[in-house]
Amino acid sequence: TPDLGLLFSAIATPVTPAGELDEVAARDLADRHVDVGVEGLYCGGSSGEGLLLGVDERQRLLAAVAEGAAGRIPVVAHVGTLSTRDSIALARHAEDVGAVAVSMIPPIYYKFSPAEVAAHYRAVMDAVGIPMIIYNIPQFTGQDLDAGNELLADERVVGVKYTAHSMYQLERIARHHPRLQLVNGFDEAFLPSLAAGATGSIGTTISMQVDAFKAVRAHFRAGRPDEARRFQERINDAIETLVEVGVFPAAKWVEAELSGLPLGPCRAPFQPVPEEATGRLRELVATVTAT
Ligand code: NAY
Repeated sequence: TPDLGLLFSAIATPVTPAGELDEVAARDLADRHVDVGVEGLYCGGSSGEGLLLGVDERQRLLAAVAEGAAGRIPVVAHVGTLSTRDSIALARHAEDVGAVAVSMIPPIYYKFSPAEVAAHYRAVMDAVGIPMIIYNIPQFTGQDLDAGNELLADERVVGVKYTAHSMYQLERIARHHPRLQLVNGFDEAFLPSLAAGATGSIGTTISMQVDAFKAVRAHFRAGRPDEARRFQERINDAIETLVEVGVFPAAKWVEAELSGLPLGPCRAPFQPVPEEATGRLRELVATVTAT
């Protein structure tokens, strides 16, 4: 079972100026994340614009990211789609290129029944030998994962990426499923999620302020909640700006500045960062570089 008590960057997906997947930049970005101290990579999720990519692009992306990580840190592959067939193809490929686990949002759009959603997860788990991390993000999927969900009892499910704000619900999942590893999915809630039972975190902003995340964790574990909160505040000052500008395009812009890599814009319908916002993002780059 992979250790999920780590800081995973939800790595961005680089594209060329013409909008094509840039595998070279993807490999280099993964390599950079290892260098700055990120402890794991989460590929093709929300920040990675996985749902805006085709199946073939997602496979090429994951292969490039895995090559960049080169076995130094674990790679988790997000393989959620709304088609069981496509998710199986992505999951099999993920296993082939060495991902330690797959992760999935539930299938969206058709309002599938709980039985259909469970069958979707089980079909993907049946197809591979690596475990599953359920990705709960009700604000985007319209489906919430409560502690009573039957999938949580499936031993192939090793963790939940919990991108929701109910710390009660997170604590209940931890309480009723002590076997599961819970991974926070809102960077701004890292500290409270640790108190509720999460161990790791997967997020958009981890790679740009990984030392602050490590400080939150270290102070929390050492029983220094006030010190931990100082670092969570620092993280959240950055998040506040990113969210005001539009978190995914803004974070990709900042990441390009920090890495010096050509990441390109987010794919449409996302719009490029507006010119008038770049001054604030430059200040953010200066702040996170200084601390
Ligand atoms: C993913 O799949 O990309 C993630 O794990 C990122 C999770 C992000 N959630 C959302 C809803 O955007 O990192 C967070 C988020 O960007 C951050 O907390 C700021 O709100």
